[in-house]
Amino acid sequence: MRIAEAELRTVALPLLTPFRTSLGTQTVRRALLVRVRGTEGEEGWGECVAEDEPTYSPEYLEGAADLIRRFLLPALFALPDLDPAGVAPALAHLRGHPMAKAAVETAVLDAVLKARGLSLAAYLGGVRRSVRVGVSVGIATGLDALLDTVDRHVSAGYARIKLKIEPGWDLEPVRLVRETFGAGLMLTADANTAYTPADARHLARLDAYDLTLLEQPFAPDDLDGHARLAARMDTPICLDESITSARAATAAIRARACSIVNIKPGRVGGYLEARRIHDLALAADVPVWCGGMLETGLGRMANLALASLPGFTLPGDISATARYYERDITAPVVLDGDSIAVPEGPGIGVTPDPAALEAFTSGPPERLTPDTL
Ligand code: NPQ
Ligand code: MG
Repeated sequence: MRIAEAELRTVALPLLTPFRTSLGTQTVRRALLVRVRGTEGEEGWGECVAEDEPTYSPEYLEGAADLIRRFLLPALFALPDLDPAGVAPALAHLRGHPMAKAAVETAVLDAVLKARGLSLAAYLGGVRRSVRVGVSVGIATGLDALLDTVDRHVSAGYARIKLKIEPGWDLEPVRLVRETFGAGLMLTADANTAYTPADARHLARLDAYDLTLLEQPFAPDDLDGHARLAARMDTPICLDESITSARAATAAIRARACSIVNIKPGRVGGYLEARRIHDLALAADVPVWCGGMLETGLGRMANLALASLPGFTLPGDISATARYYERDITAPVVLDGDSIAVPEGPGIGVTPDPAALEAFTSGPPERLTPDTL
């Protein structure tokens, strides 16, 4: 494929309810979208999961746009015959920025696969036609509000409830949810790096509540701290922010810093690197699940394809669109029981609805061609 032109566009989707984590509170999800068009008429979309501010990871929306505009696309425009596996190598000399790179690689992947009539699930090696999904529940305004929210999601059918925790909002909400919904509810907790090893004794008290996993209690680069906590807790430790590549996943598993991995294609540089992490985790008997970044339907549908790979044995954070948004830029992703169907259409299996895309676009779309750079 040869890229004839690309478009950068930012959309802003209001959240139905504020989403509060230890990183802060989100009321609007702005997302940077990349569309590429090939010289043979191919067209593909990629969603960059970087947030407005560099709180979850070092990347942020405007920084990703600048990097794509000034460095990533120029490197790719120059290539006469680009295939999806050639994108990362062509960008490898530019250090870091996995979310920006993932968005561009996904757009090329979507364009090539749509042109071939091949679904992303088939291309990646998916083995299931639907995937069990969970939901991430933010830090609530109070315990009653928390129970109402959890009750709504359990009634909706979700296979797993994940509670965001932080110092001052951890043991009590977890205990209350466990006691209210019983032993049968699959329950996890996600700290988004809010604790330090000095909190280890306190965190170990979560063992009383039979969590399936405790996600990213400490700083992304503290493998030793996570390994020491894992050695003293029954609850399995899962890493998210720490896992920025296949090499990082190998290092974390070998250091025994985690026994479960949350895979997010944007955080690791794309769906091909995500599959590499899946493959190495499968070989190491480490279960994986697909994390969420409040994606639009573009990223949400692509994540469903990834979650259809054999090693994705735990419910992921690919919730229905209705968990976050009144309306999306694509057709809504819907829950069917405790699962969501894996897209079977070519590429990521979806394209934005033009009217919705216009409605949610904030700021003028940017058209980039080899001679505008
Ligand atoms: C996680 N996602 O697993 C992330 C945290 C997170 C679903 O919990 C804007 C964009 C705000 C991405 C807030 C879930 C966000 C975000 C939190 C991701 O750690
Ligand atoms: Mg997380």
